[in-house]
Amino acid sequence: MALQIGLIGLPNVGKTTLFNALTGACAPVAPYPFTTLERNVGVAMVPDERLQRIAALVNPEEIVPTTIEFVDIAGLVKGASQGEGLGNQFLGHIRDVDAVCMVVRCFSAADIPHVTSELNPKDDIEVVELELALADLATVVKRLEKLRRQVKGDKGEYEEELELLERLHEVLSQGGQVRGLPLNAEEKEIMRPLNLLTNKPRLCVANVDEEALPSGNELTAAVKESAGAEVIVLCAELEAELLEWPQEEAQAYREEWGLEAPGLNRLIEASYRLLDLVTFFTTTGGREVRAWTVPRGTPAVEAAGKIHSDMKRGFIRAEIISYEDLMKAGSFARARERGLLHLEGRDYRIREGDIVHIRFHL
Ligand SMILES: Nc1nc2c(ncn2[C@@H]2O[C@H](COP(=O)(O)OP(=O)(O)O)[C@@H](O)[C@H]2O)c(=O)[nH]1
Ligand SMILES: [Mg+2]
Repeated sequence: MALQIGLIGLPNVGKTTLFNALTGACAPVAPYPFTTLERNVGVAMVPDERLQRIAALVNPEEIVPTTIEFVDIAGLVKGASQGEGLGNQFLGHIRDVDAVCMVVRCFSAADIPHVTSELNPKDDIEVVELELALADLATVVKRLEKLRRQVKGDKGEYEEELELLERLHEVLSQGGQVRGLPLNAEEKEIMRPLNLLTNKPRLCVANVDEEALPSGNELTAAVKESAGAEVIVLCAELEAELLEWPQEEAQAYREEWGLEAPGLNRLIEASYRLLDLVTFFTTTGGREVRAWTVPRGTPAVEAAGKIHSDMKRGFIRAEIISYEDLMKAGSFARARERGLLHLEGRDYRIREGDIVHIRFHL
């Protein structure tokens, strides 16, 4: 399954605009709350210059980037956890995502209503965090009640879970986040099936007016202060528009404004760092150069399974060369001559930039 990042935030902060830019999809964007009734899942291609460089050596028929999925969720309003707006329904949607990206409005457009009359990122973040905490609180309370009924007097094997739940209850009922609580491995394991929203890895996008690029302004400073997560400053509308431009013109425009990489790339890179992912490549007999995503530390046999279940089942060995070594050698043939390809077993941990050829039997 592809990794999923859920975009959350108040209505009219630019989630759908950002989603469209990220995924090239065309979900309806409109200047009033609750346009996004259904959640939208879109696939974003992860830009990676190495793909082209490898392809230049291999001349494949196809170049396939790796992907990451974004989920666009209807806006959260105060009271969402109690069923205001679209209520719990969409909070449920984000329980499945691997990470959450909170979009915070820092753009001013007078014709687009904000849920409150003034822009105040700090308050907006608080509203969203409180709703997430309340939704988690409801989950914890439900589990607590069930356990208490089950154990009656004797806590027995549930003692640890009950203690943990009571601790979580206290934190969440004060509007706190579970993320960052000091928990031991066992406690984390107990907590996992609850799938708590405030426990998800988090990123933040400060969606600004173009004028605030590239370095931000006092609003983005406020976001950085309150987000408790990495903050990416971008202008969603500009990102969406530049996608429509010829590449060179978009690039020239960016340079003029001092924008090094497209905001989307920065967001995708930040997602990679947050989830501790690595990219590896395959060249499939020269026909297809392709990038894949796995969590850091994934063994070769699991990486093989990502490509094809047959490769996992019949795994014999992985033949590996690092991207840097391949570039230094200038071709696979020369790399082979110089002994830069190495054979690894099923437990070899895939490294960032590895070019992997799986030997397997059917
Ligand atoms: N000026 C400006 N308007 C934006 C920006 N991003 C989104 N908008 C506008 O804000 C409105 C709401 O955007 P939308 O993406 O639907 O917000 P959502 O409710 O968070 O999904 C739309 O009219 C967008 O065109 C931005 O960066 N700058
Ligand atoms: Mg929307």
